Amino acid sequence: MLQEAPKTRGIKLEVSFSPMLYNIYENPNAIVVVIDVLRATSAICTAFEHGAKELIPVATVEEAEEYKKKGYLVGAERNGEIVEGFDFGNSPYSYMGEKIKNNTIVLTTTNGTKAIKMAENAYQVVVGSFINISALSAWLAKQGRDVLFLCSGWKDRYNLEDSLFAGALVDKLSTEFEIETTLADSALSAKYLYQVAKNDPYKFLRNSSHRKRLAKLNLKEDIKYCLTPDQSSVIPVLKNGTLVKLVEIESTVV
Ligand code: 3SL
Repeated sequence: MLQEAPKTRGIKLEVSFSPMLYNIYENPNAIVVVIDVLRATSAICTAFEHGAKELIPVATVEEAEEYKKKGYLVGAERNGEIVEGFDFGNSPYSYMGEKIKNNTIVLTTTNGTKAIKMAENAYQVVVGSFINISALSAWLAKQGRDVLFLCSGWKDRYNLEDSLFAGALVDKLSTEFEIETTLADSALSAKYLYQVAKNDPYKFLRNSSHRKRLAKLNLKEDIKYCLTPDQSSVIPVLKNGTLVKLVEIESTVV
């Protein structure tokens, strides 16, 4: 009698809605997608789209200062504002143009770079935002690996925009590709959230804390930019503590 082929469970999708939950979801086989839609991961994707050579994420302002002393181009943001003495903060519009091209940039932000550092030892760490959503989901679909979406949140608390974007990725991966996926409850709830919001994410987020915080700082254009999908097909990936373009890594693999 023919043996039935074992059923594959496909790739498992999970969401850590806060960095505080990361150790619960940590999975040595999973690719971690770090998400900080407003605005760190959107700014990072923008920098690579505009030709940045590499980006060194650092967790503290003190570390960023050390790089500044050595002559690096350094962005530093705390509570939505540029930290005095640095080249720029976290607006994606600062990560465009000649100064970015072929340059190494150092960045510290309130939550996003902290989350990247936290995931550093994962199987692979990539950076996601609406800016690169289609390229990222297509690449993830090809990997055949579990994916953990790590929301940077706000000072370890849940935030709406990162959860919404995790849901957008779960939705794409579970519907647009010929792959089998298993959605943990966290992934399901992010997907349902996205389904409610997808017609107008900007409006959906109108009462969210960080949208209001950034609007108070006159950063509405940043918010709109960060919610605009597919402005880049670049996927930033962490290699030895530094973010580089994924394509550069893959082309060096023999
Ligand atoms: O928390 C972060 O890392 C930042 O993205 C926050 S802000 O959008 O720059 O205020």
